[in-house]
Amino acid sequence: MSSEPGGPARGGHALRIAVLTAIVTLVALPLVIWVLGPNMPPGKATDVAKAQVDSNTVMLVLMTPITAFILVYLGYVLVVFRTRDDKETREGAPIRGNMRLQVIWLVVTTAAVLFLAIYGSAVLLSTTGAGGGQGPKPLSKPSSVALPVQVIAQQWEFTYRYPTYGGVETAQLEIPVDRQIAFHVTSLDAIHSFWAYQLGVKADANPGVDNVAFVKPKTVRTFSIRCAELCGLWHGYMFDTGRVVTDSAFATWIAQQRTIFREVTRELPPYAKYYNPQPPGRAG
Ligand SMILES: [Cu+2]
Repeated sequence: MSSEPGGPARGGHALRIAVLTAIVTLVALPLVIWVLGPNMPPGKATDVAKAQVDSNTVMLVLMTPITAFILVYLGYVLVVFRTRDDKETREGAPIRGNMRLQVIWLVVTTAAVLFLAIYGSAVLLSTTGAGGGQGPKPLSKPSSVALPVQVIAQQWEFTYRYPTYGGVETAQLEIPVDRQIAFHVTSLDAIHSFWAYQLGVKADANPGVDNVAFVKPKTVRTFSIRCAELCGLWHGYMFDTGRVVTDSAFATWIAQQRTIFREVTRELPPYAKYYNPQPPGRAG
């Protein structure tokens, strides 16, 4: 064991770094779990949004000791191993072929990745369903019956169709609070993406595809909707504000929409999982 002039033996450095890492981790962990974690995006307005906040917190907790080690190590070498004699600047000994370091690195990173894969799969397959689009046959389904709402994207707006309310198609999105919702996301032209940030929902909107995403809103509130897939000239203009409302407010609103759009609804094609409109300029 060699020793640096004016410092401890090599094992002494490792011990110091380990102790400092442990101290920084112990100080940071409560802050991560109780302060930073609960304030992570996208907030807790829905069941799937809350699950995303929890998952972000778990990943942050897992990252905390690793980040603490990296920062402590960086700080330690900057202070302790900095050469004081600028005439004697030289590179340190390489650590290639250090079996112990390699094994520790492989074990730690493999364990972290495997844990996240198993944890992620378990959360995804729990009873809440998933706010990400799962395609036409979702693997992760909620246990309760869902209210279907079709999201139809086109250049450059979203419209919303309610198959259980006479197939009315509305310009605004309203959903009732504390009800399981099944979004059926599709597109009439280019590829788009339905991103309802505060709901924790983001689902690709592709022509010819019925992309299903589940959500259960917990509070009455507004939420922002944006297209999250570059879809042409006015992509940046493709936004909307949705509303989570009480059951009775929803009943009133949807009845109004059915009255307002009665004539339009008659002209619409019957409700389908997706639509394939004729391209413009072609005979029908
Ligand atoms: Cu778009």
